[in-house]
Amino acid sequence: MAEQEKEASFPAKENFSEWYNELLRTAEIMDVRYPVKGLYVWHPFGFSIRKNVYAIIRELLDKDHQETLFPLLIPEHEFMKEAEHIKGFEEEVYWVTHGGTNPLDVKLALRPTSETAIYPMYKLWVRSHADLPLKLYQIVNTFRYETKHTRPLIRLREITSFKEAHTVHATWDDAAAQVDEAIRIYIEFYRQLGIPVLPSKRPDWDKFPGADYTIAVDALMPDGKTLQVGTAHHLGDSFAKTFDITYEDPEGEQILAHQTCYGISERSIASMISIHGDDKGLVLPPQIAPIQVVIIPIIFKDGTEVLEACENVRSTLGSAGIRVKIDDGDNRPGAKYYKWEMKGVPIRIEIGPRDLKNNAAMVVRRDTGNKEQIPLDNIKNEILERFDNIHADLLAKAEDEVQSRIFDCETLDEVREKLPQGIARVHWCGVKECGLKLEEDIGAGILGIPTGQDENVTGKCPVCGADATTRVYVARTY
Ligand code: 5CA
Ligand code: ZN
Repeated sequence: MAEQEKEASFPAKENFSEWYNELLRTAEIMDVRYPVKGLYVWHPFGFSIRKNVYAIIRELLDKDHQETLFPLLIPEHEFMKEAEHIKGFEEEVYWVTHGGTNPLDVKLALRPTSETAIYPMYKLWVRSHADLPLKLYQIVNTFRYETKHTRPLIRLREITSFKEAHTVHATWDDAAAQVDEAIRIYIEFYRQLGIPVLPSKRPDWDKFPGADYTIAVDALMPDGKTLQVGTAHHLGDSFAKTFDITYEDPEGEQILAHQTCYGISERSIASMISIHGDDKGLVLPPQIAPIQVVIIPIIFKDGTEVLEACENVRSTLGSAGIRVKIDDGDNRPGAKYYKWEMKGVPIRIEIGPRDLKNNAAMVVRRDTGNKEQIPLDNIKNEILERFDNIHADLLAKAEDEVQSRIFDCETLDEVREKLPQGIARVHWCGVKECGLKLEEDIGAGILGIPTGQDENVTGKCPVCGADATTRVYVARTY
């Protein structure tokens, strides 16, 4: 009965904000009751989703990066070295000022990001051209005193899952190639989460403080707003100048290094659960799901045979490395279906006396609800095949959704009309004032210039009427 009441009160995904908050609670991802604003607690179930998501980014980076770990605290004199960087972050930094009751000689910043922690060490580590490229990353918590509305997984004051990579290169071009490579890695990471992302070059007024330029990837959320889910920054040689990072070239000359950094956060998880989820709760790609298959015994009188068959299937799937569980609790099957659907378990297997007579089981896909009777003899292969299909179908569905929600617009009125549904693509003359005016007039943001867009853009800037040099994505953003 209690289960039924919950079922009735779970909000439809149409009411996205309410749905999102309720999903985090009911599916046991985050607990938002921690008594500090912008800080939230991972439930163990949510944490194992996080573990699986971060295993993917680790695997992608470990191919040619090394993982490292730097301190959380950054001394004020290092933090204050890079002028642009300080300007960008000074309103967002938490400071540690005391050790017990004693004021500290040197104030310590809680890292909002780790350039100023890492680069003083890079100065010591980078000696010769043979040390380059240097590519390190860490996955840590960072702190930002965000003043916009905080939201679990989306806008945090403690980002608990900040993956930041920091690379050093001999030349500006090498660093530019690394930025492109970082974006390729992010696109692949999100592909594995079943999420299409839109890469674009941010306008200058929106680049990372201290960077030459920034390329970001955005995901389209169900409410039509976009979420920036990753960024890669070309830092040029400005941090190298500030932190004196030089290398000796083959001719024995000291040369300034060039750098990049790129980061993602648990926004990756926010976008994944938001884009795939439905009115019944979580929908997870099999690679991410903490439980990939749940087996529900359907028992009438004597359940011995059914339970034995369930155990056989569990053992067959388990030894193939599948994360599988039998729910043989006392609840009625319907309540069990509800519970595991809410948790996004990709496949449910029902086994009852009638299935056993056919030496088969009922296999149900979480994403489509599709039910099929499958011979027990071939159950492992059938399940593994479905895992691939589920991932491919989730990605294809999300891709269709994005494509159907990008609108080419010629006038500001058209942009205004389309924005509630998604993303507008409009011409732009490239002049900052026009960009800012466009943002102000329509009350939305320019994401940036789509990367890899065709060279020969023809059209008029909708603000000033001049010939456009580029197109930009415009969207309501988180
Ligand atoms: N040092 C660079 C690259 S590691 C950096 O800090 N870039 S950033 O500021 O753009 O952050 C990287 C990514 O973290 C962003 O693209 C965004 O996806 C995510 N992020 C930024 N602020 C928050 C926040 N307050 N809560 C959750 N995620 C955030
Ligand atoms: Zn213009």
